[in-house]
Parts: sequence; C-alpha cells; structure tokens
Amino acid sequence: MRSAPGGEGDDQSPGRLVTTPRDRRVALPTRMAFINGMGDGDRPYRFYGAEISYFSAKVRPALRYKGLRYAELPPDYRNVILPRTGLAFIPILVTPEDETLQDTSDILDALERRAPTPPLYPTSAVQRVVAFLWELYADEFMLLPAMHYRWDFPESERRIRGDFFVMTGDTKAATDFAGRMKGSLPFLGVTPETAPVIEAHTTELLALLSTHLSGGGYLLGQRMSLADCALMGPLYAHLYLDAASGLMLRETAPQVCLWIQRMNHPEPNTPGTWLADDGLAPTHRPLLELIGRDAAPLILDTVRAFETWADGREACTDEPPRGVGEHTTVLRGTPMTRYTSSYTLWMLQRVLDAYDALPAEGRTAVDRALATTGCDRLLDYTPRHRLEKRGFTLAFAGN
Ligand SMILES: N[C@@H](CCC(=O)N[C@@H](CS)C(=O)NCC(=O)O)C(=O)O
Repeated sequence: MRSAPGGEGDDQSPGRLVTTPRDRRVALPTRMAFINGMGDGDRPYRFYGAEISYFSAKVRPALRYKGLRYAELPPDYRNVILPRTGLAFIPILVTPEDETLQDTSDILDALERRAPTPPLYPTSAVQRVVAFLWELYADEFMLLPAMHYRWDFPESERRIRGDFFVMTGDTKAATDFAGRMKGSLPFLGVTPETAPVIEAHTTELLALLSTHLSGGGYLLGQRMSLADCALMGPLYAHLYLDAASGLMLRETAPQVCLWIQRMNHPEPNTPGTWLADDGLAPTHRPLLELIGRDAAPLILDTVRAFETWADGREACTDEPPRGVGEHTTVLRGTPMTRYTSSYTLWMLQRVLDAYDALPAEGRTAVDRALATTGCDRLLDYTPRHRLEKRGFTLAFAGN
C-alpha cells in the first residue's frame, strides 16, 4: 500500500512524474500513471466502480486525496464482485493484500486506518460529528433527489440508459438494471406528488452550498473530509453527470461545480486545513438547519419503523432483510410512503457512536453547535436495537 502523498519525489502521485525502471522520467496522464505503477511488486488497490455510480463517487476522491495507488476497473459482477461479496453492489475495493472491502462507509473507515495522512475524519468534536451527519444525510436522504433527477426527466433517462450499456457492454443487463433502478423510485418515496418538495429541497441545498463554497474550499474549511466525499455521490455521480440536472447545476450552481472539480482532482501537496478551533463557518449553519428540517424527520421515521418491526421480529431472525415493509413520513408537509430500510439504523449508529465516544466537553460543544438545527433530534434518539456487520451482511448485535 502506498500512503499519503509525500513531498517532492513521491513519484506515484496521480499525474506526476513517474520513474521508469531505467530512471527515465516521463510525464503520464493521471490514469496511465496509476496503471504504470502496476506490476512492480507493490500492488495497487483495485477499485471496481463506475463514473455514474453514486457510491463510487464517494470513494474515488478519497483514494486520490490520500495519494493511494489504485486502478479503477469496470464492475465485474460475475468474476469478482459476486464471488467476493455475495452482493451485487458497487463499488468494492480490493486491497493490495487481496482483502475485499465493500460498503463505502467501511471502505472509507479502512482507508483512514490504513493511510491516516492526510486525514478525512476530523478528530475535534464538532467537526467529527458534523462529518458523520453529512454522511448520513448524503447516503440516506440525498438518494431521493438523485433518483428523481435521473429517472423523472426524459433526457436524463435516455442518457443514463446509454451509460448503463457502456458500463456493462450488455444490452439485456443494462436494460434490466435500468428497469430495477427506475422501478425503485416509488419505494424510496419519489412520486409525482412528492417530486415538487424534493426539488424544493434540492434548490435550497444548491443555493446554500453555493454561498458556503463561494470562497473555495470544502464543507469544513480548506480541506476535504468524509462529509465532502459522501456528498459527491448525489452531487457528482447523479446531479452533475445526468443530462437535465447537469445543465441545471452548471447554470444555477457553478460554485458547486467548482467544488466537484476540486474534489475529483485534489492537489496532493497542499491538502489545506479544516477551520481552526473545531469551528464551523457561519454559512454552515443554514445547511445544518436544512438537513435538520427535511432529512432528520425522514431518517428518524425510517429508524422508528424499523425498530417497531424489530421489536416484533421472530427471535431467530438474525439478519434483517434490506427492507422490512413500508411506513409513512412527511417532507415539507407532503406525505410520503417509503420502504423501511434496515440499513438506515446502521448509518445513524455511526453518528451516535461518534458522539458517544467524545469526552463530556466534546459532547457539550456538539450540543451547542447543533442546538435548534433539527439535527440535534438525531443525536437525542436512543435506538433500542443495534446492528452490526457480519461479513458484508447486517445482523442484530448480540444474537
Ligand atoms: N451502502 C452501500 C450502497 C451501495 C449501492 O447501493 N451501490 C449501488 C450503485 S451506486 C448499487 O450497486 N445498487 C445496486 C442495487 O441496488 O441493486 C455502500 O455505501 O457501498
């Protein structure tokens, strides 16, 4: 494994000079530089993902920012992903030691352990909890706008169907996958009735982000973090790359497009710093209020419905299914019926665990920073059940 970008002479950094065996220095474009490093005894990470994949977009900036040598490969479900994980999900990351990592939260946790410098996870109380909050919001709530803008606009749908073919090279697989994705919209709560409030949320998010990012930088200051990586899923892989929303983003939120550019092409020698003294910029608070107002109730309603199901489950049900029925929630006054995802509790646990691990003064600082944002309600929730990973599968802890 190669760790963080070093100073001068780190010849494995993307797009930098590469030392050949004969020590002839040649400039190679970014992707070639990674491939060029292969086969020299120091194996690269293998990243099986796709440009238009939400969760691939969350991991890719982390690999680049940490200066890790990797090859990005198309998703080979039959020969690699299914045999290694038993799941048809992307992305997966195979380490130089041939360990398989699946689930972007586990992947980023592992990368932070393996290559701690430069860091993605703040260690100061407020910034750390806020980073996990953004991850929860981006992974769980932002799926709604991302799927709506991809599948409810004809020009976006036409283009993504073509992209799916390019990703798989297989017309039937691409058509089946597209059908499954489009068919999932009502289960997520994305319907003609809820589309206006989903769009209203997105418009407000883009406006607030444009203000927040207008001085350059990232969510927590002049350095990217877990929070930015998570937000790249919906904002880059879907909204930026899809036809209709891509135009909308370029026309209405160019500052967000610049942030996407910074995220996808991190400068290896000057990673910057997060705000001093565990601070949050004044422009961050309206963003937390937006998350607290719209996303926190939806997330909590999902978790409550899951816990109600879990209360009455058969004692032998160790591993909850991905969805356990449906429940109703409300977004900006509009009722919404959604499938009840078990995974949402696992994601909320990440925020609660980060908070609980803090010393008392850290928890007080977080309470103060989040007071009356609505995000405080997420931290006030105490789950009755706990989920853990067994291999790549969610299971009830202690069973
Ligand atoms: N929680 C997982 C989600 C991965 C995921 O949903 N990936 C999408 C592509 S971006 C996928 O493979 N979906 C296939 C499906 O839902 O059947 C992660 O963070 O890695």
